Amino acid sequence: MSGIMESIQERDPGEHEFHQAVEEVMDTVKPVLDRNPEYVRAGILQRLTEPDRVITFRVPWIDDEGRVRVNRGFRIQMNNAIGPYKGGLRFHPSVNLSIMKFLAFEQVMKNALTTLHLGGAKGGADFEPKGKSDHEVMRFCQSFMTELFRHIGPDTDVPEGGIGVGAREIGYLFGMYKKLQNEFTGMITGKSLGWGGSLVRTQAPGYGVVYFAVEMLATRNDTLEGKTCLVSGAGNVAQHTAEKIIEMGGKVLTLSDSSGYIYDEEGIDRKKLDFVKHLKNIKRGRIEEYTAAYPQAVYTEADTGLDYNPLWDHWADCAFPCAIQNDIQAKDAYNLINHGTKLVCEGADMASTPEAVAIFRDKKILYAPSKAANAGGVAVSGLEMAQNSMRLSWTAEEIDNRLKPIMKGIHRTCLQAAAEYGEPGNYLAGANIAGFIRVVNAMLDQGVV
Ligand code: NDP
Ligand code: 2IT
Repeated sequence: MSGIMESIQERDPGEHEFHQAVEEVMDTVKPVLDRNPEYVRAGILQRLTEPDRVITFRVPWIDDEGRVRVNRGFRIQMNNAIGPYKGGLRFHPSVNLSIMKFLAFEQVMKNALTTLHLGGAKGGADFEPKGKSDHEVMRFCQSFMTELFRHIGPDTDVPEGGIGVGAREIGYLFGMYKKLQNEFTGMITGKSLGWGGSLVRTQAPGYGVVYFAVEMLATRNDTLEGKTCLVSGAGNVAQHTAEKIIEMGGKVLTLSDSSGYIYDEEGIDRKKLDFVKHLKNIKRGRIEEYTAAYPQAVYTEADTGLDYNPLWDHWADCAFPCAIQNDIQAKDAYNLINHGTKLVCEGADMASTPEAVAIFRDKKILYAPSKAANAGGVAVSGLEMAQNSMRLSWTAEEIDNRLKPIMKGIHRTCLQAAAEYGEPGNYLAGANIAGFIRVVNAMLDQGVV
């Protein structure tokens, strides 16, 4: 096993996020391999960690001043043992091969946990949508799709949104695909409701995170009622995590973006959250503007020189990181615990560093890894695909009534797998083991391909 990690580090040097994601899975699936030597003989680890296909491509586009710009596009098709490749797109200047591969690798396990037939993929570009006009974003998306279209399709690979890719971008991407293929088909999810989208898809990752947290609290005979909660991010996942916390009687104290965070000791209620939604989704403004409307809130600017994130340095019962990977580091983990936090539930992919996770484990904090807690997003994407195939639409109630048992099922599966392999209560081990076994058994059935 250690040989495999070394070989990956040697073959893929500098891919730190990818190494981090793989190492975490390797550490937790060791007891599964000990019990199932046929997995080792079948070269499963080598095959799981080598993407089926890595596609990188040039994305040229012309900005509003008439200048030619060039970005780098990616699609990592990681594994399709249990279904067509499925996973989001991220448009953010930090996007690189390592980040794409870590997200694609995590997606394989996450999608397996949903119990739906979805393989794992991820894509995106090092494009910064912030500050770009709608026309610039449209030209970029169209150029991106003129290459991506040949690699995707409803039975091959089905992208979705993610950081920097929301309803606007999905519309432009879909439009270009439709023109190129002359096909109106469910080749992407996160579509708008008028042309094949699913109700509850926008809310699903955030709502699912909170459903998962509720299940975790129930194992300690507790609920979200009256709990103070720190939430990071102010995008899709953060907004709907906050919305569901409020609905469940919790109190949301913080939200953030990459420039800084706001702390509102009175709590961010529904009305204030509507303000944030309008600010972020329509005005495309900054979270700092919250304090102009609600002057009791305190805004703190982000400081990259710090080795901790001050957002996590407040008294609260629960923490919901919903912004970006490695948002909670070792010092943040201690700060949270020293301020009474009993539950950390990840909305953002790989939101905590391995050191932070070890501290949560040591201090017996309820900790849910993103691949279990935020799987509600991709689960409802799977339901969008099902509706597209049937050319029917389900009601919001029908979809929520499917999402809830899926999240409950993931929670149960994590606990069962963790207990079976000697790690009771360890959601990370349980998620990795259960996801891994489902994918690996399918790979064994299908031979060495
Ligand atoms: P959005 O683009 O809607 O929001 C991302 C948020 O994170 C923004 O508020 C953004 O701020 C903030 N952010 C980005 N980079 C940083 C940074 N370096 N430091 C602090 N804040 C930062 O994306 P989503 O809400 O969709 O995604 C959030 C996370 O959830 C990601 O990890 C994503 O992979 C994951 N996820 C998304 C799902 C989905 O269906 N959308 C499903 C499951 C998981 P700013 O505006 O300044 O960039
Ligand atoms: O990280 C994720 O699970 C997503 N961005 C959603 C992926 C999807 O295909 O719905």
